[in-house]
Amino acid sequence: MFSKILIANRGEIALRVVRACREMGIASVAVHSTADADAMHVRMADESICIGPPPSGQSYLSIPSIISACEITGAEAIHPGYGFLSENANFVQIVEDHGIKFIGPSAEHIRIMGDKITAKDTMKNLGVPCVPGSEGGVPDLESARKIGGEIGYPVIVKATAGGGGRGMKLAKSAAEIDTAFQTARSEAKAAFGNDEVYIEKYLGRPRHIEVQVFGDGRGNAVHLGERDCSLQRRHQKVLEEAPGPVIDSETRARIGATCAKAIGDLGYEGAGTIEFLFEDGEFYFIEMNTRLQVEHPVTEAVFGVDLVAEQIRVAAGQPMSLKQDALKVNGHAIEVRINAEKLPNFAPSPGRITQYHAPGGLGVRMDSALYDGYRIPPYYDSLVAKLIVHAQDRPAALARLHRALGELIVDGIDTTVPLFNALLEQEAVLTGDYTIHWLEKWLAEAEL
Ligand code: MV4
Repeated sequence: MFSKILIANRGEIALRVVRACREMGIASVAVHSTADADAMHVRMADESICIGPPPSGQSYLSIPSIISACEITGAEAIHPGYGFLSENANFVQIVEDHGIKFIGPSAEHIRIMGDKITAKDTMKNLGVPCVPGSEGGVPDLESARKIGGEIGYPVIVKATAGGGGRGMKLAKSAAEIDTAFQTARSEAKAAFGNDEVYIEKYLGRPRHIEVQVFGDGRGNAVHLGERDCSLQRRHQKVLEEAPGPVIDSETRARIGATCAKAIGDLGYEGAGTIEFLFEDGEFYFIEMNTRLQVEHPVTEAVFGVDLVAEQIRVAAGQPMSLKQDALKVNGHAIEVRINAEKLPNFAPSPGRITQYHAPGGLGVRMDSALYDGYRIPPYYDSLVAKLIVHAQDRPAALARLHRALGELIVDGIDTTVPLFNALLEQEAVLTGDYTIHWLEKWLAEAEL
């Protein structure tokens, strides 16, 4: 086992990893920018080291600074958290070239899944159901028109280097394919330096269902069910839950087994998420994320596992402790993302926390790096806390969420908490009857 791990991240996720390290008897090293000298992850880690000025490009994204921090502190492994360098194959290659263990999948697996055409082709060959569409990239306008005609409109043109909602163009009919194809191409070229695009049948009212997988890098893999993350605004998740309100245990076992088999066959190491659109009872693969996700705690709650501890164990070459037969869904968990943002426009709201009180009690988990008097710097993501509730079923989890939100005090800045109080009064949220478009439609009319 490692004796020291460096955490190449900040905020609540850095703290999450510090906590797993502490429980495993592993020393933790926090890295921070000058703007984060007084951050909670720095205070809670065993050691800390400054890696640069406030802009992420010169600190949390600076590969030389992070490798140097590792060498100076003698850390043997790096946990990347999510975001920043977590899905950067080049970074992983450099880390490994320096004899440091990257806690996560191989550079090769990250590279495969980072290119959306290659990811889809790989998954399709592994037996994972995909959205009907072009076979690989679409080279020119003529091919785009031909494919559009074959699969039938509406279609969506996606950039292979995109993902997470970036670089997509909808063509509702044949009249729109030329513009969609050419705009997608030129925008992809400008944004990613790669103009390759592919085409898919556009699904009009899907849910976003993602399957948590975990592999040991030696061909063994398990699944930990699904999360429903359909409540999104501008491709940012707002509320996530496990299990999915519309997924029964038979369906879970079937898609889960398909995903676990694929991940085992790939020889994938560590935590991963296979994203699907789910419509009319069918799953359609869209992308795979090769990192621990923000919303991993809802899976931890219902399966009673520590995904970060498991990541560290397999990275250290130990066998996976997860056994498929022992992994059963227990109850229901919901996470809400509390952002330092001002409603109704979700404008960033950094500043000083004048009063902070975290909710507690049975089935309540607050993952946050906030504290009384903390000044939220303006340079980074606005996520400041995740409130996760766990109860015997979905109605009880919703009641617990309402209760916990009532206990929470975050004064001095604006947060998205009022949004959740309003959502808890919506019939669609209470019944779980929504698609990926419900939240944006509701926000357009809601008075927040
Ligand atoms: C789609 C789609 C409909 N049909 N693909 C957006 C994020 C990226 N991961 C994939 N996305 C979509 N792909 C087909 N063939 C609709 C979306 C989409 C979406 C997906 C998940 C969650 C929220 C979304 C919001 C708008 C569009």
